[in-house]
Amino acid sequence: MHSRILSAAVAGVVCCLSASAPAQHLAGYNYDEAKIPPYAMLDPLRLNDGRAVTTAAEWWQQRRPEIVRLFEENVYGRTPAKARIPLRARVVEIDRHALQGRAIRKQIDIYFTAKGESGPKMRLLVYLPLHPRAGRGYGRHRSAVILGLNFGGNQTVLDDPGIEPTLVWSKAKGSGTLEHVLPEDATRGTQAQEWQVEKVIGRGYGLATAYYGDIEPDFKDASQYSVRQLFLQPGQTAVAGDAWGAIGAWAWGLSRAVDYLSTDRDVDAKRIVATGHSRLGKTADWAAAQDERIAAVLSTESGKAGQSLSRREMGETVQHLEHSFPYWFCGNYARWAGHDREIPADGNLLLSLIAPRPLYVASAAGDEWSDPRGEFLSAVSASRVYALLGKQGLGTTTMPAVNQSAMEGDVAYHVRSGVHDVTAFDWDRYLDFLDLHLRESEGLRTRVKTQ
Ligand code: GTR
Repeated sequence: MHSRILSAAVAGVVCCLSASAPAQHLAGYNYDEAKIPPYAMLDPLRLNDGRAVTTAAEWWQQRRPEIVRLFEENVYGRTPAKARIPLRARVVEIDRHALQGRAIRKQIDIYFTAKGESGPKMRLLVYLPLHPRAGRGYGRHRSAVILGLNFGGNQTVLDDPGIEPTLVWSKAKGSGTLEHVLPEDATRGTQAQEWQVEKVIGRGYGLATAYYGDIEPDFKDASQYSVRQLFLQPGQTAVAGDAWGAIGAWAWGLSRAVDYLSTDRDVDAKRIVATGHSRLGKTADWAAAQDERIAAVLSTESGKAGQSLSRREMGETVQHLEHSFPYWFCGNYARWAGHDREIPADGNLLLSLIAPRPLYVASAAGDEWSDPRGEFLSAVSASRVYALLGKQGLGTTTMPAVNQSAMEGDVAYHVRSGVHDVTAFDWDRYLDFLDLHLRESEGLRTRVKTQ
């Protein structure tokens, strides 16, 4: 039973503010293009030993595994082999008339151990559009689904009384003790702008989300509550060497959601799309890098240690990340603090691991902390891998004007006006991009019921 009701401010808002409004002009960091020291970008198509990669076979057999390993060793850590667990899930609720009859809502518990209900678990919330059937009302349909973790609990993504609130992690006032508490009802829908559930459903896509704290609380010294504890070797400490950090754990959680979604008869398992904002954008990128069942990625301002370039020394640094969020990364990541220009695994290599799948990289002009130009340059560089694999990457090396999208190829990019956030503008572009790339195979694409 829940020990107490938490105030709205603590449960949803503080948690989400910390994620959506980082200081964008912290003193002591570089925001001036002219002050970037000379740097060399890593080459996604050159093996560690210097040989060029010129064939798709060399990419798949040599360079790609090498890059995955570089990220495991230097940034996110290695997902333990023991963490490959069988799917154990229970659908705890289905409403086939959700959103005024336009969607099916499902809530599913995904268990992390054989203990099932009494062990650690993640609650997945899924909305699936109902599609019109000629003369027969609205019916079931295998939908493409956009999957992402949320910051504040499932109840924050939409003001829908049918969503069972997620217990959230928070620091108790005064004692600073970490608590797992039921959020107040007022947190319902507080992240609706960032999730745009109705828009997604209206365009014919499903949406699936889970609270990232179900996998690991986003706090220093909280690893005892992480799924990482379940897979430790005897004597191993979670943060040493190349042992995985919280981003690795959250990415693992996304894959557990893919395990479930792949079995759901209302979902098209070939069209599961990962998304995420900021630290959860880094998470979506890393999940897709490791899990090729993810068919496409929509990555919003995943920034440094995500889609941006640490080597460019613009905005956030490794030192800042390592100081503020050491638990997101493997222990070895600390080596690169103060040595950003030497990091052997950078954003352009991360994005190249998503090739040849459709990838949308989104920046915000006011989010200089993430370095929008660095995010764009990463997308340009990763596009070379798309070309090697017979796809068209970004198709331009000129950064589009603010609020314009480059969307001709399998890699898309925009920098919108505004700050670090996910907005309706981002979602409109994302859905246009998915319409171009994830059309339904059976040619059944129809408009979905609107109010
Ligand atoms: C910042 C962090 C960024 C980004 C952001 C977020 O404080 O330094 O790399 O991940 O948090 O997740 O909102």
